Amino acid sequence: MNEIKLIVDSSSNLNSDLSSNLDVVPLVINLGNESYIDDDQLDYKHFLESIYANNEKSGTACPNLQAWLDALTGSKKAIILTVTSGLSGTYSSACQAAKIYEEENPGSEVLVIDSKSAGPELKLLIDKLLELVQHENLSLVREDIKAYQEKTHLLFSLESLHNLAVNGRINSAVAKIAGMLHIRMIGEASQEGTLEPLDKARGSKKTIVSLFNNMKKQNYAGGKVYIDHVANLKDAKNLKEVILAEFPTAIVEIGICHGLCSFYAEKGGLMVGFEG
Ligand code: X90
Repeated sequence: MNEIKLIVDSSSNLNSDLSSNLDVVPLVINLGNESYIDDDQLDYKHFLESIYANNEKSGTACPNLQAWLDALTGSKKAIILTVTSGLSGTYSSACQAAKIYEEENPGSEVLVIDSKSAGPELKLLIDKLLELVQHENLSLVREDIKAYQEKTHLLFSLESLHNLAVNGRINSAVAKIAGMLHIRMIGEASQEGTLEPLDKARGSKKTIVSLFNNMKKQNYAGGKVYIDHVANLKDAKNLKEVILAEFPTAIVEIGICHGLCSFYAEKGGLMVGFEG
């Protein structure tokens, strides 16, 4: 069991794992008058149907201070990894909570890391953090995870930008692409942790080719890949096949987007975190 507690928010599409001392803190999704907490209890099937059916005002909220403090309770050393500060207040609320926790618990130390990303890139960072905390102190972890972050990337393909646009997470130039039927936008998490469009494609096949080409542009050469999807296992599997055809020894794992990423990546969305 790690002595250092790892805490990540639910934008990571991960589940809490007691044996790794990993805790996932949920964001909240509001659809009309309903609030959905993005944790293990979320009835995902019902939630997805509710997103598709929703015509009312919807939005999301970052974890509150108490949620972080609850996750920190009992730990002497902890690391919190958050969704990009470029699109969410989550990082800032985690920093506030860390400060309060350190003040209330003299001798404790909390490192807060801004992933500048979302979804499966956080899975890569958590894998690396799980390795690093075995034999390093927090200041070394800070340096080493920073170096690893330089190598990891997030690409995605989105069939709709509606929820990103109405919630002000993309600028108006990007939002204009939102109206285009049957066109998928291929984009990346920028250095600043914002959504950067790279390409447009019609249909699955061209989308997958574009994703794979963009992976290679970012130096992908057979490293680890996590593909998270929103009700689109077919394209996730096809992308995996395309990757393995060229890099047969690559580790490529497919997972599903949890609530927060499903809300923003929307039906058909693919998120690809990889080592470049
Ligand atoms: O309410 C909040 O504070 C949460 C806001 C989170 C917004 C970002 C979630 C992104 C989910 C969409 C495609 C990937 C874009 C990533 C760019 C860095 C997935």
